[in-house]
Amino acid sequence: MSVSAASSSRRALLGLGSNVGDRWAHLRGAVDAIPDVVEVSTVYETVPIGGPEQGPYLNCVVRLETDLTLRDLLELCREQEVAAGRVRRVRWGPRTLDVDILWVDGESVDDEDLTVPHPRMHERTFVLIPMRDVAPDLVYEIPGSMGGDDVVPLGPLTGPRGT
Ligand code: A4P
Ligand code: MG
Repeated sequence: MSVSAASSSRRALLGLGSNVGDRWAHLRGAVDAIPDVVEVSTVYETVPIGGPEQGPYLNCVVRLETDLTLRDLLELCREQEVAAGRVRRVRWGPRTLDVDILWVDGESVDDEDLTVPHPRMHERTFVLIPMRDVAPDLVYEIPGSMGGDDVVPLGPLTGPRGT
């Protein structure tokens, strides 16, 4: 990828999800390959929202301190999805790996192919609950219950459950 530096390093949050194949390996492979990661949330097993009937997801959120631009980050997200062998068939359908840019401090964009902050993150407990782990200042409120059975913490990405 071509890398152009933003003016200075700042916080960026990426949301990762997987519900096909070796879900732990897909998350771990992406987190290992993404540069500038400084913190990874707990991994949660989550009930699928939207789309066709499909299996449960693993979701987590990673915090970067990075000078990569929004465009660089989008390319990075796509590269990780390709590396995990993702095939796009249906919107909100099952996927080996989804990587979304959720938030970048002080920056916003609303282009056809890139919207930051992510437009649906405030509605989704599978995003907000892991996001609260790594950026509690950004999560004022979790809609509905505190997650209940829909978002279940499993453990860290590495360690007993993640190895
Ligand atoms: N795009 C625009 N903005 C962004 C951004 N901030 N970050 C564009 C990343 N990509 C962004 O995405 C389609 C296009 O969105 C990309 O080509 C990019 O240019 P996609 O990943 O192919 O499609 P998608 O993920 O099926 O659609 P969408 O609307 O992004 O889905 P969401 O809202 O991300 O939801 N349930 C659970 N439990 N856990 C999940 O992780 N994920 C989804 C997908 C649905 N239900 C889920 C989960
Ligand atoms: Mg996506």
